[in-house]
Amino acid sequence: MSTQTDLSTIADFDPGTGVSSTREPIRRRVSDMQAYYADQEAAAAAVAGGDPLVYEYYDMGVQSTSGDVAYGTSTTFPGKVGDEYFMTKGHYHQVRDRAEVYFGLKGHGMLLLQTEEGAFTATEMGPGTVAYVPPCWGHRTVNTGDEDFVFLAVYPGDAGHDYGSIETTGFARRVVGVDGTPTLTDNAEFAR
Ligand code: PAN
Ligand code: ZN
Repeated sequence: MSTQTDLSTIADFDPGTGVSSTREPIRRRVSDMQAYYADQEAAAAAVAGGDPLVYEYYDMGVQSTSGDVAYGTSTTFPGKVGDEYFMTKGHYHQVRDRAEVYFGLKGHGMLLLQTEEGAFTATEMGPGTVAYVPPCWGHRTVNTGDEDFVFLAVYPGDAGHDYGSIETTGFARRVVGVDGTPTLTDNAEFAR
C-alpha cells in the first residue's frame, strides 16, 4: 500500500518551546476573539492597548485523511482579559467522534471539556501530563500560570475543526483569577 504523504514536508519542533522552524504558526490576538471574553470593556482596552498575542499553534502539515495522524504544538501566553485567563477559542471536531491526545510540554494550564448534551469536566495540565479528549467532547485550553503554556496535540487526520458551535454557545465555565487562584465559575452567557 502506498502513501501520498511526502515525508520531507513533515515538520519537527522544539519540544521545549513547541516552536517549529519550518512552519508558520496561526496566531490569535485579543481582537480575533474579543467576544469570547466576559469583560467586554477589558477586552476593548486590551485591543486598544496593543492587542496582545493570546496564543499560537503550529499545524505540522500532515495531510487530512482518516488514516493520517495529525499533530501540532499549541502555545498560550500568560495573561488575562479582566480577571479571565488567556485561552484558546476552543472547538468540537468537525467529525464529532474524532478523539485527541494532549501532552504537556511547558507551563501550566487547564483543559476544559464539554459535550453538546451538557456534561462538563476540567483537568489540570503541566509538563508531562497526558490528557485525553474523548470522541464528541468540545475542548479549550487556558493558561493558568505565569509562563507560556505549551502542549503537543495529536488527532486523526480527518477530524477537522468546528469553531462555530463554541462561538455560538460559549463554554459552560470560565476560568478566572480569584485572589490569585485560578477558579472555575459558571458562564452566565452560556447558551446550550
Ligand atoms: C489543538 C488546538 C490548538 C488551538 O491543536 O487547535 O490548541 O486551539 P483552537 O483550535 O481552539 O483555536 C487541537 O485541539 N486540535 O484539534
Ligand atoms: Zn481538537
